[in-house]
Order: sequence, then C-alpha cells, then structure tokens
Amino acid sequence: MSEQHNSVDAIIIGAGFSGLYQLHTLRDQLNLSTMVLEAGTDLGGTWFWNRYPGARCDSESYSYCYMFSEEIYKEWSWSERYPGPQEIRNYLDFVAQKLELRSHIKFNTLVTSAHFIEETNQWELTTKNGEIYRATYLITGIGCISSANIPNIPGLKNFKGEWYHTGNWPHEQVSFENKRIGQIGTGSTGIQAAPVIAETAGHLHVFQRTPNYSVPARNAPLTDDWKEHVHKNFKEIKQVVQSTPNGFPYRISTTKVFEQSENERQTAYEKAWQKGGLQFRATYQDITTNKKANDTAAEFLKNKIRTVVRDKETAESLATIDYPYAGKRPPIDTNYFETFNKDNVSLINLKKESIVKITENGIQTTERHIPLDMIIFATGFDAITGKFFEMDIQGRNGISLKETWKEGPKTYLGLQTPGFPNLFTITGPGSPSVLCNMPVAIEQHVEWITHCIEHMRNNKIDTCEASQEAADKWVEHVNEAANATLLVTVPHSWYLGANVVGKPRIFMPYAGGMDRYRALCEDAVKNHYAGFIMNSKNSTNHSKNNLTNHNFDAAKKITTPGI
Ligand code: NA7
Repeated sequence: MSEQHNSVDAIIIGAGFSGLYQLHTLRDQLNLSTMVLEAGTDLGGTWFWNRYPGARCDSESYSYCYMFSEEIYKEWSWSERYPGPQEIRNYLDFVAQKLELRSHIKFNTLVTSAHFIEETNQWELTTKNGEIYRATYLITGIGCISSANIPNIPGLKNFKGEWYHTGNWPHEQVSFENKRIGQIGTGSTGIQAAPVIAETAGHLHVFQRTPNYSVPARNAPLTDDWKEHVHKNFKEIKQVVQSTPNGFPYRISTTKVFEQSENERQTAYEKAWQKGGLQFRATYQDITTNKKANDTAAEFLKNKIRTVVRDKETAESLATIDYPYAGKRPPIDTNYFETFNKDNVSLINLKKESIVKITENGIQTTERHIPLDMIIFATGFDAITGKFFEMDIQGRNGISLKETWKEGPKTYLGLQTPGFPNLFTITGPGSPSVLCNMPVAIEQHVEWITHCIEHMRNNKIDTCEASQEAADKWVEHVNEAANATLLVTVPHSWYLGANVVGKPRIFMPYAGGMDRYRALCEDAVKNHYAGFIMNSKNSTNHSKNNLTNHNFDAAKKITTPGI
C-alpha cells in the first residue's frame, strides 16, 4: 500500500458522455470531491478515438445528447441529422464549459489498475504515469466499444505500408490520394468508411467476411425550422426517448408484419427506406422477434442491394446474407452500395477466397496477391468487457474482475458486480447499453448511481455491492431476454463476444428494453435497494431477500425488445 496518494470521494474513469454527467451530479448535487481520469488528451470518449473517414453517429442528433437540462438542450443546435465526431466533441466541450467541468478532469491519464483496499473501504488506482489515487466510490465511464480488435493475421509486422485501426484513427489527416487501399471489415464502421475512402483512393479493395444489411442514413443539414421545432418540443422528445424500448425518439409500430398484405408491406418498407435511418426496423412490431416476419424486411433490403449494384457477381456477394436483418447491429450508410459501382472499388468476398497472410506489400489470399499501400482495419472492438480487462481491477480478497467474469460478465443490472464494493459501471454488461440510444442509457445510469451514493451517505452506509444471488438471477434474465429476440441467432455477433478469439460466447447487453430495464432499476430502489448489500461499520442491510422475483417474471414476456 502506498503512502503517496491523492484521496477524493469519487473517481470516474473516462471523459465521454458518462464521465462528464457523473462528474456534474456527484460534484454539484452531492458536493463530493470528484475527479475524472481520462487516457485521451481531451474530452469525447468514444468520439475522441473514432475519427475515421465517414465516422458519424447513427442516432439522430436531436436525441444524441443530454436531456437532464432543458437549458443546455436549448442552448445547443446541431447542424446535421446525424452528428460527426468533431461536432460531438464540440458539444461535449460546450457542456463542459457551461458546467465548468474541465478543472476536475485529468487528461493523458491512463488507469492501469484499481484495487479495493478492505481496511479503508477505498479503491486505490494507479496510472501509467505512476500516480496513485484513492477514492471511496469508483465509477467507470469507459464506453462499450472502445477496445480495438485487431485480428491476428500473420505477417502484419512485415507490412511496409501504412496501417490503421478505425477506432484508433490518427489525429492528423490521412491521405488516400492515389493509394491502393485494403479495408478489412464491413460492419457499421466499414460501411461508413468505404464511400469516403473511395472518393480519393487509387483503388479500394473491400475485404468482406460477412455481408451486411444497410439502410440509407439520409443525412442532411438541419433547417432552422427543425432546430426551433426540437427546442420547442424538448419535453415531449425527452418523454419519448425515456419511454421507448431503445431510447430512440420514435415509436415502434404496433402492427405485425402479417397483419398487412404484401402490397401494404412493400409500401411501408419503401416509405421507411426513403425516410432512412435506424427506424427502418421499427416499421413493424415483430421484425426483431419473428424470423418469418423478419424475412420480409430482409428480402426487401437484399432486393435494394441487387437494384443498386450493377455488377451481378458483386451484388450477389453483397446480398447473400444468411442471418436476420438487425440480428447484428444494423448499419446505416451514405452511398455504401453505390460505391461498388465505381471503377476504383472492388469487393473481395472472403467466403470465396480467404486471407492467408499480410505480406510486405499487400494481402495474400488463397487465390491471389493484392498489392496495397495501406491497410485499414475496420474490424470492430473487443466490445463491452474489453476495456475493463485492459485494467487490473481487483475487488475483495484480491479477486480480479477478469477472473470473476471469465465465463462471461456477471453483474446485477449491469451496475455492480458481487465482490467489487462501491464499483459502479455506467452502461456495464447486463444493462441495455449498446442496444439503446447511448446518452439515454447513460443518463439513467448516472442518475441511479447518484441516488444510490446519496442514499449511502444519508444512511451512513460504507459499501454497496451486488449480492451473488441477485447477479445470478440477473444473468439468467439477461439470457432469457436475449433468447426472446433474433439477436442470439447470429453466431458471429459482437453482442455475443463472437468476434474476439477466446472470448466466452455470452450475450452481454440486456435486450429486454430500456423502458422495462428502467422500471426494474426503480423497483430495486423502492424495495430498499433489493439485491444490493449495503454495509456500514455498525450493521449490514442485506437486501437480497427483497429481490422482486415477480418483476423478473413479468419481464420475461418480452414482445418488443430494446434493439
Ligand atoms: P463490427 O460491427 O464488429 O464489424 C467488424 C467487421 O470486421 C465485420 O465485418 C467483421 O466480419 C470484420 N472482421 C473482423 N475480423 C475479421 C477478420 N479477421 N477478417 C475479415 N474480417 C474481419 O465493428 P464496427 O466497428 O463496424 O462497428 C462496431 C459498432 O460501432 C457498431 O455496431 C455500432 O454500434 C458502432 P464478421 O462480421 O465478424 O464476419
């Protein structure tokens, strides 16, 4: 144990949407000494690192922001339907200035370990710079898709050209001008990046392992009328995002696919296609739960690909998709399929030829050598748990989080893990997180954590941690919720950890819907923090017996999952 340390009430790791709001509530509402430790050199979290060409949020800007303050909401105007990374960073900077947050954030500070000290009920953190901090409460705001996944393809170290992962994109301008570029990956990121890279590349080779559905984003500048409209309707917008299963500002249709005729369906899909965006999946109530219903949407989207892409073989490679629409995170795009009509773009179908190795000057497949000046890995993330495991987190008795989660993350409500007292995980595994519009999920967690800490302080409670029983039941319920959807039918999804070699195949986010989840969190509080063990030096309030099983049972009837 070190003698040289800075001690505060609360430390938050990460200066993105989560960290900034949590700093505000703990410092300004509870008057706690609070600091944020951030690895990057500025604000932004996910959006500090994701600066790849074409990067853009797929939530609409008027809903991708804080709603805890009407004043802040109305003082900011977004310029486009979907915000890009720079505009999101500008927005977070505006909020940080408004709330005077920057003085409590330490940038360029990578936390390498966090150990719970039993004697003092404190967390001791060490950083890469060798500093040591202690805090009573440790809150992670480290994001869900921030640990880059670079596949272990033989030969990368021999490659003499440039290479980048989209999630760690350089801050300096990267030129594609006249270069031969290989892009590996066709998830949301690859689908956004390819059209922009193709604008200037000499030749772009897109290496596709699994084809993807995509709906046009139809991004556009926002009119003054629209800006005024959203400001005027703040209360209604907030009410909608806080009551929908996925935190988005639109309602999912209550009509089921086969309640309409084929003609009506085509008209409905076409209308949704023209409107663009993620709400395509809300066209019918049962698209995400009923395979036959889903097939109708899938077929519509595959036909769109065949109509857009002129080369028949390329179109078939792009449209031969063997899993349900929205079974993986559904991308939205700007001219992705149109890009394959350009002379300087080729699709490499890795179902027909696979990558053997990276050479000094290109990629060798089973069929040919493709000479390249640059390789771009749009290969996604070790999502949800990856960032936790980059730190050495140890709870009671020196047990590591990595060990505790070795068969998959085990949390209660995604907020706490048994054996890790006073560690709160914003949008942690087992919460709706990536299945929800992120700022909505973040605000709910930050507010819940703030009330919990307030309750602890008012009642002289030293530690709060999830009970094992509650975590076991919650993990069971997270699985039930996922099993009620088509999400579990896609074997290569990062929701299941399937994109990372050696990662356990467990469905990590909660698919029961943000609205249902919010009610369960509130219910735990009403039942004296049921499922959480509250300890003070004098007594233990072991709330596990109050677990509200009836609510878990009701939650099993999942008809409209939060995806
Ligand atoms: P994703 O959605 O995980 O996509 C990664 C892509 O990279 C996907 O097409 C993968 O194919 C492909 N990939 C991964 N490893 C390889 C190897 N070894 N060879 C070939 N292709 C590979 O990540 P994104 O960054 O696009 O999106 C992440 C989230 O960010 C997104 O869902 C939004 O929420 C925002 P696969 O499908 O695994 O066959």
